Amino acid sequence: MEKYRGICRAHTNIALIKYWGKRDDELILPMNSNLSLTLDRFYSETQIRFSKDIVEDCFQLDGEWQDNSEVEKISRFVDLFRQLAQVDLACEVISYNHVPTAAGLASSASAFAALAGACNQALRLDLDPLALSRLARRGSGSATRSIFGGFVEWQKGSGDHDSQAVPFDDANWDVGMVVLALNTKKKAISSRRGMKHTVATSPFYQLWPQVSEKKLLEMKAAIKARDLDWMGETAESHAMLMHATTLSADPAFTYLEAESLKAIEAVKGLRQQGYKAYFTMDAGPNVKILCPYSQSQAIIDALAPEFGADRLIASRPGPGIQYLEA
Ligand code: 2P0
Repeated sequence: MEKYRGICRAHTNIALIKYWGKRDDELILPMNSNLSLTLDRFYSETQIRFSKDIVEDCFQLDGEWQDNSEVEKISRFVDLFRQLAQVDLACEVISYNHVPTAAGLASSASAFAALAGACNQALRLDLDPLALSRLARRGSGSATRSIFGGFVEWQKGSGDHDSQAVPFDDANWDVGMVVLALNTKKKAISSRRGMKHTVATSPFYQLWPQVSEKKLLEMKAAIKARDLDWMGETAESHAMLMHATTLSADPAFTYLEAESLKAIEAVKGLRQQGYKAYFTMDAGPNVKILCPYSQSQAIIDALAPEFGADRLIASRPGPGIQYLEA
């Protein structure tokens, strides 16, 4: 292996108990502990190379060189690793998102987790996964969780040293998700801006940390019991609590679109037909359906006439980060 080179793959994740709001913007410390499922179908692959032959940091994403503002985000993140390794070399980052455009999933979780892994390998830091999770957090909150596979809890911790993800359950049972991509355009209000505005202005937000901790306990009990109905009811409730905080912000805003509401009704309709199908939604209009993986194709078939088969993608649980070069 060339010196100072690393390649890593990380999968995206979908929260069942949401991260919504920071108590420290710089360190990205969350207001509440949260929990997600890593997905097999969607991932980022990132390679990094440090060399004295590289004049300045550069970053290519999906075959396109990125502009200064994108490079700056990467540089700031890589600086954390350069400091640890006491290395002062410029880097070249080349990354591919293996997320079908039609999926409309944000990629910052898998992107920063993969970059953290690539830096760890390239600079021979030998960081353990918990330490890596804490560093991934500094790039994007949701990246904290993408270091691990299966069901993952991001413990809010008391500070930088212990706000990290831990594996909760390997999800090696009949569970999965169907992503229903309703609108794949870049969102008008980023999650970073949306959560900040919500924390600052929603009078309901003060209830969020406490209610979320209670829902998290329920979710963990439901996962341990492998009780998909209980998990699904808890996930739906917590997703709607999050969306209620944006609707009560001032000025109010919402990520829900008309088709999102139709999809929610369709998911409830599936349950009446006997499927174990439950929705969750993030900072965008797309709907993710928690279900037994064995039912995912039947769920896609049932929703395809209304929403289109090309907008429905099923995934099994996915693994944690993978180093792609020895
Ligand atoms: C989550 N989201 O738990 C929540 C639910 C969106 C809604 O994590 O500012 O891109 O980079 O820490 O991680 C998306 O927020 O935000 C997110 P930053 P991030 O998945």
